[in-house]
Amino acid sequence: MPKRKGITVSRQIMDSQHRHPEATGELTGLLNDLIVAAKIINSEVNMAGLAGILGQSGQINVQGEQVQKLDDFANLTIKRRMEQCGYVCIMASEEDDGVIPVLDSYAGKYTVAFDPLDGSSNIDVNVSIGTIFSIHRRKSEGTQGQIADLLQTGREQVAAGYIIYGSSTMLVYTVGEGVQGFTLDPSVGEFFLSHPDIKIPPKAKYYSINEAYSRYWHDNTRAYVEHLKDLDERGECSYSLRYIGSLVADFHRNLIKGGVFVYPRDRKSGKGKLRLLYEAAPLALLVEQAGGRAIDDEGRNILDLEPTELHQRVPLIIGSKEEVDLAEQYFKS
Ligand code: AHM
Ligand code: MG
Repeated sequence: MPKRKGITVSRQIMDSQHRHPEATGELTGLLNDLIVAAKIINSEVNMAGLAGILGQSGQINVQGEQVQKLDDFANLTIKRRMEQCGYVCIMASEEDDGVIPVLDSYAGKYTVAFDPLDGSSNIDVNVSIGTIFSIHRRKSEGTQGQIADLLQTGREQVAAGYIIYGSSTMLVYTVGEGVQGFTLDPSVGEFFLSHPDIKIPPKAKYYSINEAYSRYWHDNTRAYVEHLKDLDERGECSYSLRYIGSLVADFHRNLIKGGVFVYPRDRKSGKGKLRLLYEAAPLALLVEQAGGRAIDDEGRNILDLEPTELHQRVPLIIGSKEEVDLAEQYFKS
């Protein structure tokens, strides 16, 4: 008897489509194609540990092919999958300077912005990395999508999520009806529902910030982090520090266990490091759907920020509600 595996991600997406009689199935199709891209990337990420045997990036492998860098591979895989799926009119990737157009004959009604492989400095050392995606409905008429279709607020996203390639591979996404988490069973190549209706603990256990930059911090960041380090009424530390340096991994841990992640602006980086369209906005929608919050370092909700350029950076404070509320007191201008 085969083991009962439960709900697959395609089934879950189809179920949510059925709850909306007006839905045409295009978002379902788009998400399913993205998931195929994620599975292809996952299989390549899993091979990365064999690089020493199969050839390092930039080298020629045993088949006589040039070995691609993993982030380039992930970028190309998503672009190829999306450009002919028929559901997308224009794309943007953290790895490409400009917009990525789609042929007229394939243009659909959605836009996709993505970070193909976030945390790529961790690839060589077997630390979790991830793909982040953000989907909007186009606003323009006609076949070709316009840059304005991509420059919409996070609040206007119709779906957002990430795939984390870690000790197991997970897909976490929202279509605005809560957050669902799926784990890939590699033996059948399917994502199965493992974390239904994820809620972030309202109180954090962890804080995540690159403390090495504390010399560059502005006073509000310093005061906030000092507050987090204060002893509680029992004379004990209230939090532990966790910082992987891979946003998806830091976010995922904080989402499940409770935590706050902070990447502020400082005296070195004008506006922080993280990108509004590919990183901050999709994770902000997820965290809000899970009961948490995301703000910038002036206390503005990330989901309400109007993007003006594709690669716009934004200071980010994201995670459990209590600690983001506290941050708001320190950061609100
Ligand atoms: P990347 O998109 O070039 O991979 O950079 C983004 C990464 C995030 O995953 C992570 O949170 C951050 O950079 C870490 O930056 P830092 O090393 O400055 O702390
Ligand atoms: Mg990134």
